[in-house]
Formats: sequence, structure tokens, C-alpha cells
Amino acid sequence: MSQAVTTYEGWYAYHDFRKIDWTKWKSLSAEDRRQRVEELLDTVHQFAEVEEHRRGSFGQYAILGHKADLLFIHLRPTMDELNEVKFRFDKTGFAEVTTTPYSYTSVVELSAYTIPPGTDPMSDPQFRARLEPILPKTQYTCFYPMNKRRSGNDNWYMLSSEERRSMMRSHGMIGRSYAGRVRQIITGSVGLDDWEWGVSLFSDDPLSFKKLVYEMRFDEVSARFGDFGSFYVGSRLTPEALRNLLEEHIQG
Ligand code: 76R
Repeated sequence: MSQAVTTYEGWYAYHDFRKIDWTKWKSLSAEDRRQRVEELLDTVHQFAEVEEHRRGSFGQYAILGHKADLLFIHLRPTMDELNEVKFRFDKTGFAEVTTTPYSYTSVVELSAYTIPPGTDPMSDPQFRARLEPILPKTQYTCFYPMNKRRSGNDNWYMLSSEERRSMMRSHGMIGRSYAGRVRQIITGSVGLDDWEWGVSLFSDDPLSFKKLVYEMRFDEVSARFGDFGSFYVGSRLTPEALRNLLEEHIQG
């Protein structure tokens, strides 16, 4: 039997994807819409406030394509808070005109692959801070879930820890060559959701997502062992941009 790698967990993560029922939204009176937007902005303002007290993080994004229109990412110290956030949002008037085509529950995870054996990373304040990250305020985000393959000779979980460590070192080196251009937050979801990890990437240039993910496809750990779910990409929304997105160009 191979030895499981040690993992370190931080804040819990909830990726809440929403689709807007525009027919329903446009059938509301202008005054009704205005009230629901105010309530929405008030709610997301309160979600964002946790950052000031380092009790979590929050981001809102417009998502391209048919899979979703909006993404709200919440990071919180406990799963119970994520449940509160979910129900709080669902009770708003705006949520009534949305559906949830996808969501993802996971927890910020760092693994010991690149940590020299015998050292305790938790004594390093920088390491600990990475377990409780403030979502980068970049203009673009990309999210997708992934697994490590378990099939025939390509079974990640049957490899020795040395083999896994060596492949993860190569992975980390590719990743680090994107330092300053792409930030990643890896969230683990074994036992929490349908895939093993959520990959959340942040950048000011969407092409960097394409370049990074493509380069990794040629790296053994992704080429042989990576299985991927659907990709979601979008732009960060300020509260003002969220308001405009909902209110602009609607007649009546
Ligand atoms: O050096 C370090 O301290 C961290 C090294 C590192 C680890 C351990 C690292 C670096 N990653 C690690 C773990 Mn990663 N990562 C992904 C994807 O699309 C694909 O092919 C894969 C999706 C991307 C794009 C990416 C980017 N990484 C992991 C794990 C957990 C694996 C496990 O435990 O078995 C997954 C699933 C995963 C997937 N990785 C980096 C990056 C980038 C940009 C870096 C360097 C920047 C950084 O350190 O944050």
C-alpha cells in the first residue's frame, strides 16, 4: 500500500454558480427590480465584509457561455457558515429569478509534496496564510474540478510517494514559471463533492489560463493522471458592474 500524502486544510470553499431567468426578471416592474438589486448589493456587501476581519473571503464574477451567468465564491472558516451564506442568498428576491446549474463544495488544501520531509510547514506563517487566502482581485477567474486517474497502469493512488513527489515537483515548477501572472487556489473535495479537487485560477489575462493549462497538459502528472470536469471562465464584477449587468438596457 502506498502512503497517503499529508494534506493541510484551511478555509472551506463554496462556488455558487447561478443562471438568471431573464424572462422572469424582465417581467418584474422596474421598482421591484430596483428593490431586488438593492437587496442583492446589500447582501454581497455583507458577504465581502468578512475579508476586513479575516473571517473569510468573497468574490463575484460574470461567467461566459451557457453553463452559468454568475459565480459567487465564498471562503469561510467553517462549513456551517457556508450553509448560512447559501440559505441567506437563497432567501433574497434576486435568487428567486435564478437557478443553480452548478456548485462546488471543497476546502483550501496544501499538500506536503514539495515540503522537505521532517519540517513542519504549520510553523511558517506564510504557509498558514495560504490556507486562509483572500481571493486575488484579478480581473479574470477560471474554475474546473479534476481527479487523479485510477485506471490500469495509470493509477495515481498506487504510485510510491517518491514517484508522486517527483511528478508534483515538475508540476510545481511549471506553475511557478507563471508566478505573477496566474494565482492558483487548490481546494480539496475528496469526500465533499463529486471530484477530488477544485482548481481556481486568477489572472489579469485570460490567455494565461490557456497557456498554463495547455503547458501542464504535456506534463506527466496532468498528461497521464489528470481527468477534468467542465471549465468555467469569467470576469470579476464590482458591485457597480453587477448592478449595471442587471439593470442596463431593460425597457419599462
Ligand atoms: O511549490 C509549492 O509550494 C506548491 C507546488 C504545487 C502543488 C503541491 C503546485 C503549484 N500545485 C500543487 C498541487 Mn498545482 N495546479 C493544478 C492545476 O490543469 C491541470 O493540468 C491541473 C490543474 C493547475 C493549473 C495548477 C497550477 N495542483 C496541486 C494539486 C494537488 C495534487 C495532489 O495533492 O495530488 C492539484 C490537483 C493541482 C492542480 N500549481 C502550482 C499551479 C500553479 C500555477 C502552481 C505554482 C504557483 C503556486 O505555487 O501557487
